[in-house]
This record gives sequence, structure tokens and C-alpha cells, in this order.
Amino acid sequence: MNLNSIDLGDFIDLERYPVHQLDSEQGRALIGRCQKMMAAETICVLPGFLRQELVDKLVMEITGLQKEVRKVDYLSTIYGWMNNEGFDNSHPRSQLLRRHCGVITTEQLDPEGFCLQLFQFDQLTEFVRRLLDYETLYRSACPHISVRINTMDSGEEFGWHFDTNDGVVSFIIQNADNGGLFEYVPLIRSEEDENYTGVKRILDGADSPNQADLPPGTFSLFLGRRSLHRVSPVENSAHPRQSLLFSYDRLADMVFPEKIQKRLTEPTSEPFLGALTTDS
Ligand SMILES: O=C(O)CCC(=O)C(=O)O
Ligand SMILES: [Fe+2]
Repeated sequence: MNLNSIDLGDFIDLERYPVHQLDSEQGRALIGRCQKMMAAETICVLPGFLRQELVDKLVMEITGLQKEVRKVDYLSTIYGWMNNEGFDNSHPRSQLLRRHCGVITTEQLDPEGFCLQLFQFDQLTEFVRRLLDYETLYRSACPHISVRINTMDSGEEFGWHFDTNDGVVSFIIQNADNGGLFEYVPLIRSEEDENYTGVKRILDGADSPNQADLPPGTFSLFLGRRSLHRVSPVENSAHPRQSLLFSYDRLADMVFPEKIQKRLTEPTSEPFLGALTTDS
């Protein structure tokens, strides 16, 4: 065992999830099990992935950054990467949903802290690459959004949307006492078929989404560019919901478009109409 895998074992429960030995029988079985989950549900949920001691340390690290948290509160398009001009009022492309939460971005984190150390493990990146079945996968190089923390207090919510990239890994660090549930609709859109009717049925409450059960320390990998999702409002909670989000990309050196970075680093109450929309 090399030094790196000893460190990795301090972070991840390697007996249960042998991400350091993906070519072993147990490693291959793990990948097979995860890929089945991805195929069926577009979400791979691995409870107990992070060691409890690490979860406790992450709660402390994130709670210790409470003063750094930037509150965002704005209305956002569901389709952040598109130009959403010219749709009528009832069309999903013209809907604006509320994003009201606290954000901590990469440059605010301690380089020696647990959040960034976890992101740096090549074995974790390789694990995610195999789950996505991509030929290459790189940690995003975005100075602001490659690693990001969402914190949500009572009354806050993160409305329905698609992500601008696939390959977001999230770890639930702390759940709210009530609400703050991750709700999602697997594979509701594709690049070939936007399925606006299906999206509208969810927005109107005509169809119900799935709800993920994510105890603290759970790893989840989610195809958020194809699967509509939200975090439901947090209600009456003694502490915030905390999630830690890692971004990856098939291409090296991926940084998010400036408009998307600014949304998190320079909060404004202006609605976000989409990265390609001319007037936002
Ligand atoms: O906080 C979460 O669990 C997910 C939030 C989310 O969907 C996002 O930031 O794009
Ligand atoms: Fe998302």
C-alpha cells in the first residue's frame, strides 16, 4: 500500500468501496453495481462512502466558514447554458425558478483543508471516469466552481434546473431537519429531444419527481444535464443543509463560463436568463 492509498483510506471507506483497486474483483463488482444504478436511475448513490470521522471534520470545516458564505437569491432559468430568448410565458424555457442559498466557492477554501484534499485524489477522479465510461475525465480547473459548497438554511431552496455540465459529484455533509430533499427526474431531456411537455408536467406538479435518500457521507454522481433536479425548500431546521459539489469534465482545464462564475462570486438579485442570452 502506498502512502496515497493510506491517506485515501482516511477519507473513504475502502473496505466497502475499493476505489483504490478498481481492477480487482471487488473493484469491478463495485463499478458494475454503480453502472447499473446509473443506467436505471441516472444517479449513483453510495451511502457511507466518506468515513464518519471525515464527515465530522467536513461539518466543522464548512461550519467554520460560516462568515465567508455568500448568500445568493435570484430567479434562474432551468436551461443555464442556452439562449432562452423568445419563448412564450408558459414555455419551460421562459420559466424562472428561485435559487436562494449560501455558497462557498473554491478560492474561499483552505488548500490544506479536507474539502480540497478530497477533490485532489486521482483515485476518486478515476472512479468517476469509470462510472461515466468516458475515455478521459479531468477535475475542472475552474478557480471558483470546481469545488463548491451549498448551504441552505430554513426558508431557502434551490429551484428546478439542469446543470450546465454532466459529471457533478456531490456529497451530502449535513441534512436539514425538515425539507432540503434532493428531487430529480431521470433522463427527462437529451440533446436530441428536449421533452418540454415532460418538463412542464413536473413544473406544474402534474408528475412527481423521485426523491433521493442521502444520509451524510453519501457519494452521489448524477447526470444533471439530462435530469431535471432541485433541492426542495428547507423548513424549520436547527442547522443548515450542507452539500459539497465537485465538477469534472472530459476536457482538461475546463472553467465555467464567466457569467456562471459571477453568479456565485458576485451575487446579484438580477434574474439569470442563461449564459448565452444577450441581456443577462
Ligand atoms: O446542493 C445540492 O445537493 C445540489 C445543488 C445543485 O443541483 C446545483 O448546485 O447545481
Ligand atoms: Fe444542479
